[in-house]
Amino acid sequence: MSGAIVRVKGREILDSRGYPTLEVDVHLDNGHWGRGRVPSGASTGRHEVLEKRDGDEGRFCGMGVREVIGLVEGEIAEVLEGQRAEDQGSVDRLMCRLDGSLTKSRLGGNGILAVSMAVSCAASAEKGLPLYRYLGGISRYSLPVPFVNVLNGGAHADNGLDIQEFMIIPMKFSHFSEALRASSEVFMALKSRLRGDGYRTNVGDEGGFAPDIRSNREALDKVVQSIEDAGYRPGEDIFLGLDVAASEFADEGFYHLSGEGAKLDSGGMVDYLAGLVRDYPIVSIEDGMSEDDTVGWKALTDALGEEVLLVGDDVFVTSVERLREGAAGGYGNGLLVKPNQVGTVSETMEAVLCATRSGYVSVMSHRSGETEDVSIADYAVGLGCMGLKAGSVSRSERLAKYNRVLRIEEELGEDGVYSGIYWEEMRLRWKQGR
Ligand code: 2PG
Ligand code: MG
Repeated sequence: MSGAIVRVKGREILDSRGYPTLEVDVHLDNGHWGRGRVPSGASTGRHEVLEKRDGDEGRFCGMGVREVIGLVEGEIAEVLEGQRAEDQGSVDRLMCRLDGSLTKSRLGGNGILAVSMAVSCAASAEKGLPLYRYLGGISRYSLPVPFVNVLNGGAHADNGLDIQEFMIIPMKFSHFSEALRASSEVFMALKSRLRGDGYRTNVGDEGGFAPDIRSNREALDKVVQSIEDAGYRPGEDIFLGLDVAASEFADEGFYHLSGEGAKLDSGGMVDYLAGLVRDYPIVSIEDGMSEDDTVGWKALTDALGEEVLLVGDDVFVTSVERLREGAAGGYGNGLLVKPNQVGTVSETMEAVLCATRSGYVSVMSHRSGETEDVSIADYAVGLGCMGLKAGSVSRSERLAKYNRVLRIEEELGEDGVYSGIYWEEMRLRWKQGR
């Protein structure tokens, strides 16, 4: 049997916010099959591929994906029939050509990605290999550093915090499992501290607490204190990361920090972030500047790029073209990798490769609306990403990804190396201008 695709079946399932999304099963002629499920963002970048929705207000407030499923089971299934699942690149190219648009707007980036993910899972099943090993080949693997989002703000919570994500980054540990244990202990300590200070401990979309704190500095203080409460040393073994998601509060050249009562121009925003880096053990800032403020991005990189990981999410949208512009323009030193921003597995892989070649650090990422799919954990290991951002250590759609890495770590034994141990080498590279 050849491993050719014989059947593509789609269905509407619900994501972690209760909105419909796609699940697709791809069956091969030898009985093997694979499944793909697509997540969905809330703070989406303007340059992402299109997430196609039915727009029928009578169902799921217009968020249904029945039309995309029709296209997946119709046009896409037809063109893929007989293609071998192991030819991931050509399968993905066929779908892109069939779509014919730059933003995958005709067939929907969500439909194309669900099929692409299912194809890679079918091929790995056919080879009898776990997905990370199918993608990564025979090598010594690195296990990603978890970027654990313990406090939620911005578009992911109903509080007044402007910054979307306050993450802990347990860098200085020898194993992923130890780093995850530390994250959980800090999370528990943070819960007690918030309670003790009279705050609610409800969680936001990504499982981090969403207390009614308005000041970014107060939020950072709480996280630093909870690291200490849990018996760890902030800035020595556990560091901090932010996803500012600045595009969300940028308007007409200004950054409106409502929680701080401040309206900053681009230079003011750089100074504001530099002040936070000076006062807190922050080693990573994602989307510190908005998606189209490339001048601001360059200024931020000039100011902090030798010391701090400056991760581009909305600005790069996992696109090789946009990342190349960043590398040529000298802005950012990290890439947030979200498969559904670009729409296929092979384009995701290409973006990681381009990042590595350009001296950028890759961080594989979930979306705020997730499913129980764990493929991103396998992608993070298989593609050698330094980090994995999969939310907090609560809500099972987040933990499913971290737990998957625990199993991979166990399976790899001595063939697995925790990425945190390479942090100083990465920094040195930035200092030397890559
Ligand atoms: C982000 C993501 C994931 P969303 O901004 O990095 O945390 O959020 O999926 O809402 O875009
Ligand atoms: Mg982001």
